[in-house]
Amino acid sequence: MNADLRLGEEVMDRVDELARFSASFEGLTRLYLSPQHRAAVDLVAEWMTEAGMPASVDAVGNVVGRYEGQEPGLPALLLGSHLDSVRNGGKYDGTLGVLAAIACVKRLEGRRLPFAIEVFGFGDEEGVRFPCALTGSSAVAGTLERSHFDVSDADGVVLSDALIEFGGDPDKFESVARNRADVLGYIEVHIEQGPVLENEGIPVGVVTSIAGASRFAVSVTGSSGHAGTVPMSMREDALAAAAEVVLDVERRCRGQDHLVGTVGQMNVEKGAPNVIPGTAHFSIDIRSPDDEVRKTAIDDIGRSIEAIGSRRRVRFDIRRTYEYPSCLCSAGFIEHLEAAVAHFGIKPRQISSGAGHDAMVLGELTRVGMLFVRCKGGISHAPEESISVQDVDTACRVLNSFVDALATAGET
Ligand code: HGY
Ligand code: MN
Ligand code: MN
Repeated sequence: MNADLRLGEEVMDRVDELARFSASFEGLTRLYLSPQHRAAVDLVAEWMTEAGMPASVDAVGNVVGRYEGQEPGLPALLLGSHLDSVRNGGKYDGTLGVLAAIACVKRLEGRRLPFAIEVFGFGDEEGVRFPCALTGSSAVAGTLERSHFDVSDADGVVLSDALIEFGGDPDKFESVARNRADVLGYIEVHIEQGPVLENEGIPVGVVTSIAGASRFAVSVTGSSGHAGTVPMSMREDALAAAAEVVLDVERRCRGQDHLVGTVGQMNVEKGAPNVIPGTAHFSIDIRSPDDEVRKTAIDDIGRSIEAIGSRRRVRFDIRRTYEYPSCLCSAGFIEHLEAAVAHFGIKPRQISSGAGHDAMVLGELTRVGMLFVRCKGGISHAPEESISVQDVDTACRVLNSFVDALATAGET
């Protein structure tokens, strides 16, 4: 591998610079349309401009740079990833892909290709602040409805108001959508967020597919009451009902391969040690590479929730907050990415993604490809998320080689 790690070093330095924009000291917390997101967008826009791309922030809060091809207005290869994070997450998830894309344009040093390149720092892949997700990439893919912006965060801030305050415009979200004819494809560099590459001693992997996912916000309404006086047989305990659902999601998903289910958020309204919980809220996240497996599991869990509700005399309100079908990466892009990996003497390794990505949304607009980067212990969505400068350098070189091969092949 290259002794010269300058590409990787600059990207890693910039990850650290961006990691300063966090609402938490432990790990990275950079939520959509937050002050930390704004600071990151402004710095990334500077780096895009310095790399030769006029940069702007679009109506939904994505930061976008465009590098023209051999003549103005050519179809563009889209590159990038997201700048938002989960709470107390890692600093590479998303950010790595944005910075690798900028580095890919910067090293061209004015050399023009037979296509343009557009680099995106998407604003809301994680969907942690508002009960929705993938806002930025969905707007680019043209799959959003105006009602998407009517949701509120836990503090009651409406997404459309937060977007206006950020400098965006929810009434102009359609202006962000790209036409299929103007786009060559989308490539995203991203940490693997799993242990496969590390276990096999491989620095990068070529993604073949991205698991489909369904996410729900669930409210349980029972009856609150005095913890000391209401007999157990007369209780309509919202939290106990929620807990039964949590274990049911785990049981159902444990019972089948290629299926995962998670309840990652839960809270009790007006909770107190001496009060029977009257209302509880929780999330459900179900994923599978096979859409039928995911949908059958959701139907089964729905029936089980109904039975729990009637037995416990509580009411469940279930709202789907997002759903994306599994996405197959372009066979052509897989081939080109494998050739680029092999070019550096690395045995190409195909890998499927259990995590969701902006690429699965862009897959509704154009052909997509992803390059995974090995991460330590497979850990992600945690402060311990860690990658090496060597692997980042390799990933940048593979991306550059992919883009150059696409230009040589005249694929437009
Ligand atoms: O949830 C996911 O898979 C992604 O990290 N947003
Ligand atoms: Mn993530
Ligand atoms: Mn991510």
